[in-house]
Amino acid sequence: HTAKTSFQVTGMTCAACSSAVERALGKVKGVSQATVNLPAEKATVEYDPDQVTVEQLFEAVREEGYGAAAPN
Ligand code: 9UX
Repeated sequence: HTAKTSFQVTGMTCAACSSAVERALGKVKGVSQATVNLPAEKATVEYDPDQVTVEQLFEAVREEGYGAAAPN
């Protein structure tokens, strides 16, 4: 099945940053859709929880050079 999660992404300063995060998340196996709202510093991801964990989504963002954390 598909689950949807939203979390905080920090360190983005321009639209190319948010595009890079979207691309990085979209490449993760099990992710079907990833959108990043730059002013809100928020990622929304549709994913298959049998294939990928939220922590792995955070790791993909961090490997791209940005910060990721659960929303406050
Ligand atoms: Mo442009 Mo966003 O170099 O870091 S991609 S500011």
